Amino acid sequence: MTMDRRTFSKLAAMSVATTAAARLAHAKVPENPSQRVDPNGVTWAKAPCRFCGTGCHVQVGTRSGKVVSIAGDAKAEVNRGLACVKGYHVGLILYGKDRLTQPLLKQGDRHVPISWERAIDVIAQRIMADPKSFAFYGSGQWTIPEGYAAQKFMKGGLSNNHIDPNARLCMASAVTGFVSTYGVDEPAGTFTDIDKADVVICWGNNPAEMHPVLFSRLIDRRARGEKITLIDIGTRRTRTTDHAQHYLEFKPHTDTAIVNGIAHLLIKNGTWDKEFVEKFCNFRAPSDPPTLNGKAITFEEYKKFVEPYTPEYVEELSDVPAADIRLLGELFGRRDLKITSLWCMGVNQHTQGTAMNQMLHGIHFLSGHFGKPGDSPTSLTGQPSACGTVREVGTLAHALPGGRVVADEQHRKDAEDIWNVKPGSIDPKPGYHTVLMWEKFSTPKEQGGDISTIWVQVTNPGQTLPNLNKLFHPSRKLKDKFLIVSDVYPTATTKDADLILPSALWVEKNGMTGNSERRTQQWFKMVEPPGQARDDVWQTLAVARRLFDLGHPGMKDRDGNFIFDMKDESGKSVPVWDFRRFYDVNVDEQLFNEYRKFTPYKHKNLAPYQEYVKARGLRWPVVEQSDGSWRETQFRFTEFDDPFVKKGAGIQFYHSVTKDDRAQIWFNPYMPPPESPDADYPLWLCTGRVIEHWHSGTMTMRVGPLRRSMPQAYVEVNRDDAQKLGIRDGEVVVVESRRGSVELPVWIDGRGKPPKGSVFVPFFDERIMINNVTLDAHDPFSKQPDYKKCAVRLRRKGA
Ligand SMILES: Nc1nc2c(c(=O)[nH]1)N[C@H]1C(S)=C(S)[C@@H](COP(=O)(O)OP(=O)(O)OC[C@H]3O[C@@H](n4cnc5c(=O)[nH]c(N)nc54)[C@H](O)[C@@H]3O)O[C@H]1N2
Ligand SMILES: Nc1nc2c(c(=O)[nH]1)N[C@H]1C(S)=C(S)[C@@H](COP(=O)(O)OP(=O)(O)OC[C@H]3O[C@@H](n4cnc5c(=O)[nH]c(N)nc54)[C@H](O)[C@@H]3O)O[C@H]1N2
Ligand code: SF4
Ligand SMILES: [Mo]
Repeated sequence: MTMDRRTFSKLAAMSVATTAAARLAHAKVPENPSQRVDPNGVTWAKAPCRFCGTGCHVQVGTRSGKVVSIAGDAKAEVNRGLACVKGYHVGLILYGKDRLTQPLLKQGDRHVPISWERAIDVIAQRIMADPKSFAFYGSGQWTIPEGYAAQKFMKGGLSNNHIDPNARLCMASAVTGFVSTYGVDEPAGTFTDIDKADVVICWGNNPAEMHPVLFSRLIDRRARGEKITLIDIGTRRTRTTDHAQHYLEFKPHTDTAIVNGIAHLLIKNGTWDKEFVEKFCNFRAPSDPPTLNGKAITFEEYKKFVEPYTPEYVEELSDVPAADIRLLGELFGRRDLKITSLWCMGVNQHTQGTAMNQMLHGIHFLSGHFGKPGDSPTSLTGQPSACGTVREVGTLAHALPGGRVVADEQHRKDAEDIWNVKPGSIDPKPGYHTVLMWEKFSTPKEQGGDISTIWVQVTNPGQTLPNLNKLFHPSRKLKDKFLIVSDVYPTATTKDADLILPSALWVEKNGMTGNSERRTQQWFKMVEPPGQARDDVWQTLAVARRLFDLGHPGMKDRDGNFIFDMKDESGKSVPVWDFRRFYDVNVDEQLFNEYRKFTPYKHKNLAPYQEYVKARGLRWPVVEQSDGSWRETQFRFTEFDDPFVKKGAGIQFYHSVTKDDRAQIWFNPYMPPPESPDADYPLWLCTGRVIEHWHSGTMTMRVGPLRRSMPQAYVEVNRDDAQKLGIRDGEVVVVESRRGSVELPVWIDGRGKPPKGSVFVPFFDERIMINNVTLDAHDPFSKQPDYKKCAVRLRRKGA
């Protein structure tokens, strides 16, 4: 404790007073054992940053019920005291002038304030009237307890699997890649690999802007005299390229050819790791008809498949010089170097996204660059809890918690037992994935559009779904479609929503998230939400309780109790659906400790909630030691670190799809993209992000310093193309595809530099809806759409 006794008593008295006042309208701010008060009366406590999958921790300073200061957290292993420009400004996201503060119901053309009582009732009545046409659209920005509650409510309570998150647009191909390669989801390694690697390869991602602190952690090694080679393989120059020794620019979608080119060279040069492959790997290829697990092939067949991918042929397909393909082949062939691959949306948002993920793991296996610190295929996640909430809690339409799936009878039984719901409650048929859910919502009922109500939490589909003219806008013109949105600010989605629910944001509530390296994090509520804004998890529980009161049978467990019964220390049920009582118990702790029971099955073991209160996150599997302490795991499947690997095995893929402890090395052929430039639409369009803004910009565009440094979207155009079209820098142009168009200013030689024949547009600006232009073609297995390439044309406005 750093504060003296007098300060403590004064603050304690103040906090009692504020809590008592708040109690009238709010649930209370819980006690926080990790907090300290400084001499200026600022209370400091830990929380993970609200934004990206790097998962930095910040110290949050509060005074008089407001967040007043943010500092990097020196105790956090991820960021060691650093934060990026978004992290340092994260406190300001709470204080935009137009926070949503009351429930609003659409009446005619207007949104009118209503009570929470009424809002909860409206949702419950919609569900009671037609339970099967209800869907929940969630998020990788849901906290773990929020996602878990929604998951149990839908699949256990309503027997309805139409729940899917925005992470379908983000991580789904990584999941199918992992599952078909290792038999279990999520990376083997951690960020520690980035500290140890000699060579780091970025496969079409831009960590200098999207995982900035992780990127500095890598680049700062140079300042300490360490030698690291950074190779950037991308479709445009970015800030990441500035730090790379090698930049390999490829034609969009031809990354599959590049990986096959590396495999070709490893085999041809005899530099593949025979021992590793013979001991730990099998080979696989696509089957006909296509299935996620494809078919087994022999090494000889694999060899034949990669045979045609000579450096010259790869150059022909990809435009990457044959010499550069040879460079990659040589690097992978060297056992004295440690190689870590990083990838994110360029690989995942790809109609061969599953294939690309499989192949990146495969190239590391084939070359033996696996299972040693620094030798790792590391798939990065974007959202703060895409891993923790979506992948681990399993909020995808086909999944159940802890790596289970609805289609498996035993998995359903496990979940029904843990939830104590009636046997047979869980529907064996997967629900609609994101693209299909919104397609059904945008289609009239008579034409098969059998989703009539969607509840959206912590995501902004009216801006971020692909091909909005097909997937989102039509629904807003159909009378019987009802859109419910829980958000913190007015957005493109709330604009035409039927019911808007104001939500508590970040440290206005308790939370837990899981970052890219399997690190589960925890924080406590520190300040009150504004007006009547309330926790998302409360909203879900309140609707569930209303359904219970209305007699919905699914809301009762086997003993007749409410499925979200929360007990206090004396064992008495607490009516947490009454918001004034919501923080009488720690709902997060109760939900998390229940969810924990799901996790040992796939060796994703989590520690009890209280362990996360003490730590700056712990990387699963977290296993209890004989002295009662809890130990995290950095390198899965390796004997030296993973507690579940058999002694003497060295490496063991203990969830192998072939049940022989081996991982799969996949061959997949290069295939053309879903749409390519042609005479009418001669340019490639790539879309993505910038460092200052978070996705649809709802939070960061309300933070002055961030908005001012990047005030609006633009189209990056290559100088030669601009000259050819007679377009000047800053001039407003129309970018149009077969699906729609936007108008925006041109930026030549801007931050990112697209090669000739291609343009780039960021999607943070709600005034410039680039997703009216993008297409909804998606990977056949992951159902993740490709936002990274489609065909467009450019013309001067008015021309
Ligand atoms: N500042 C900031 N940081 C963020 C976010 C944010 O909104 N703002 N969002 C977070 C989230 S959720 C995510 S998912 C990540 C995204 O992080 P990234 O994937 O790093 O970023 P994007 O801008 O989406 O991706 C753009 C890149 O896609 C590559 N690309 C285009 N076509 C292809 C192709 O055919 N193959 C391959 N391999 N690459 C291609 C291009 O090289 C381009 O530079 O960022 C996270 N971090
Ligand atoms: N063109 C294009 N489109 C893309 C992509 C791309 O690369 N290109 N990438 C895709 C990817 S990878 C992703 S992850 C998605 C992201 O897409 P979205 O998830 O739709 O984008 P966000 O802006 O993060 O939306 C989060 C919303 O939640 C609100 N919010 C914040 N905190 C809370 C809270 O605690 N409770 C509630 N209820 N609401 C809250 C915010 O105000 C915001 O409106 O975009 C996808 N769309
Ligand atoms: S790198 Fe990501 S998690 Fe870290 S401070 Fe920046 S936005 Fe937050
Ligand atoms: Mo994402």
